[in-house]
Amino acid sequence: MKKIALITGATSGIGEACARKFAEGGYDLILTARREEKLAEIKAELEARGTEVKTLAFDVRDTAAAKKAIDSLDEEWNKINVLINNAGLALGLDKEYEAKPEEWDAMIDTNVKGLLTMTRLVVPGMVERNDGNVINIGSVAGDAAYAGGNVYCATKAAVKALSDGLRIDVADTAVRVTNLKPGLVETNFSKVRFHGDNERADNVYKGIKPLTGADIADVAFYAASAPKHVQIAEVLILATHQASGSVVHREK
Ligand code: NDP
Ligand code: 8X3
Repeated sequence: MKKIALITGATSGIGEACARKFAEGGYDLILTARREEKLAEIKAELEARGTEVKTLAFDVRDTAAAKKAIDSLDEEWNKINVLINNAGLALGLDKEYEAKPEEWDAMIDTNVKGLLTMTRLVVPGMVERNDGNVINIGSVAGDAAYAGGNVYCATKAAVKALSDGLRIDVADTAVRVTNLKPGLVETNFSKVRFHGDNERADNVYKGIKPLTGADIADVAFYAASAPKHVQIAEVLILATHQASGSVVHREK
């Protein structure tokens, strides 16, 4: 029988690494993100290696588009075993009283409401089948605010609350909920945060060996493969020289 993982934000970074890891682990994949062309490239690459891949291009902030995409899945594809709620972003590092309200909207609508939308669309089927894993990509940023992190940190604190809340709501089923909280992972995250300023983005990872998307994918895969009586509820995963959201030891 098919094992299916649906990954949001699968065109880059952690989501793309999860696609590769779950493909290697024998899953068929539903890959979602906004960039259709990039989704098609990853699909072609993984299909050449024997994984069945379906792509659904939509913006997780568009609830109607997300619903239409999930409703389009037929019997063969709609029994999703693993939902990886990964699509997300940070924008800017401005002080809370100076930041741009439109950037708050983008972060809250993607990181919080987008994750909720996908949960609302996919989890009822898991509950009905009494099987499933929801892996939410939270962050060390959700544990404590750091300078300029304000709204982004708040969205990741919300991911913790929503993961904890969902875990309570499915406690009478075999559905498992994981809040996976990475620290510094070198992806396109900082390029997006700093609006394409690559020099500023590179400085985020200067003097430290950061995590890779593959490091996070390994933990996500373990959470989905743990024995059925084991629920990996929350994992904080940091680079060795990072101690918290605001303490990083950098080589000069
Ligand atoms: P990337 O920028 O490399 O990837 C982000 C992914 O999210 C892309 O595939 C992008 O695809 C997708 N995405 C963004 N906005 C939307 C949207 N509105 N609708 C659908 N898809 C969207 O960053 P990361 O891989 O680093 O980030 C993945 C997750 O990990 C995020 O939730 C982030 O907050 C979290 N995280 C990242 C850390 C890091 O240090 N990198 C640490 C801790 C957590 P597309 O543009 O094609 O839509
Ligand atoms: C991303 C990690 O520390 O840059 O969530 O906010 S951090």
